[in-house]
Formats: sequence, C-alpha cells, structure tokens
Amino acid sequence: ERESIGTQAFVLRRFALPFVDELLPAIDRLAQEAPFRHMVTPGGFTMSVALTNCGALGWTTDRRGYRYTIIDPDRGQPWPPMPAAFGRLARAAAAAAGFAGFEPDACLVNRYVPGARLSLHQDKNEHDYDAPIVSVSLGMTAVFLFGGHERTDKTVKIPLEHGDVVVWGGEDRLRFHGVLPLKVRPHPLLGSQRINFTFRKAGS
Ligand code: MD5
Ligand code: FE
Repeated sequence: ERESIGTQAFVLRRFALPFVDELLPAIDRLAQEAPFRHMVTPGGFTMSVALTNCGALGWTTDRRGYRYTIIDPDRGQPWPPMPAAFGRLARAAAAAAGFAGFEPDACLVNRYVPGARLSLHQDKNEHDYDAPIVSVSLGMTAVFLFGGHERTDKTVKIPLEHGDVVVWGGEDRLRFHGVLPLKVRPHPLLGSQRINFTFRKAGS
C-alpha cells in the first residue's frame, strides 16, 4: 500500500482515485478564476509547465526570483481558496504516510502537456521544512526523477500515474527532483495533459 522511496518519502498508489470526481470540477473552477499561466524563471526562461495556485499562499516566479505571495500577480487579487476536497485529500494522504495534523496553506497546481518538463530542482521557498509536501498526479503518466541532496547525485525514475499520491517529509523533502518531458499517451478522463498539485505549508 505504502511504497517507500526514501526514509520519509512514500508513494500511495491510486490513493486519490476516490477523490477524482470532486477534484476535476474543482480544478476547472480554479482555472476559470485563476488561469494556468507560463511563468518566467529568474534566469529568463519561460516554464514549459503552466501553473496556478489556491490557498492562502501561492508560489510564483519572475525575473526577481521565486517566492510565495498572498496576491496573484496576474490578477492583483488573492489566490482562490483551497477547495474542501483538496484539503481532505491532503490531510488523509499525509496521515496515511505518517504525518498526522498536516494543515497546508498553499497548493501549487502544475499542468503538463506533451513535451513539458520540470528540470532538476529543490523546493526551498517554504518557511518550515519540517512539514511534508503532498503531491497528487492526475491524467497522463509522467516519469518523476528522484535524486539526492546534491544536484549531481544519481536519480531514480518513478512513473507517476493517474491517482498516485507522493508524500515527502523530513530529509527527503529537500532532495533534488524533476519530471521528464511528458510523452503523448492521452488519458481517458483528462486527454493529453497531466495535472499535478502539491500541498505545502509555505508560511509561518
Ligand atoms: C510535479 N512538482 O510532478 C512535481 C511534483 C514542483 C514539483 O516538483 O516543485 O512543483 S512535487 C515533487 C516534490 C516536491 C517536494 C519534494 C520532492 C519532490 N522531493 O524531495 O523529491 O509537478
Ligand atoms: Fe518541486
């Protein structure tokens, strides 16, 4: 049931399936209010992954750097609230991986189309590294790269399918990771896209 990929990192295969009927309409409503957009990195590259956020804080990037903000820079308004089903899924998954009492204040939603990728990076913009990160994959299968604490450490490839949830805590949440370019293999429900959303405790 709970597959270990690190001392404090776990894959919960298909854990999100019972939530999908609630998640998909919630994602549609979120995208209508705060559309997916391609942000620019501090290095000046436009990300191939499109993203949006919900919750009290949202992750953004521009030429000035990466950070969490209360206001969506594109709309000049707060990020939409986290849908109730998102919160229930995040808490249930964290608890199933041994992290009881997880109360995320940020949810970053990534959308991949064929060819989109996420190069190797660490998630270091959160205030509190003790809280876990919960990641939910929907739609097309992607190959996730799970590395070590140095950029050059070897990586393992982990296919993430529709409904899979991964929880990273402790030391494992600071590992380098990325996503290989998405291959074309349309999904019955979501077509030629992959949606990944990650719950985080970003603020203090
Ligand atoms: C994705 N997104 O599939 C991934 C899933 C991101 C991102 O990496 O930053 O938006 S989250 C994977 C993750 C999060 C935190 C820690 C680790 C992996 N890890 O230590 O491997 O769109
Ligand atoms: Fe990441």
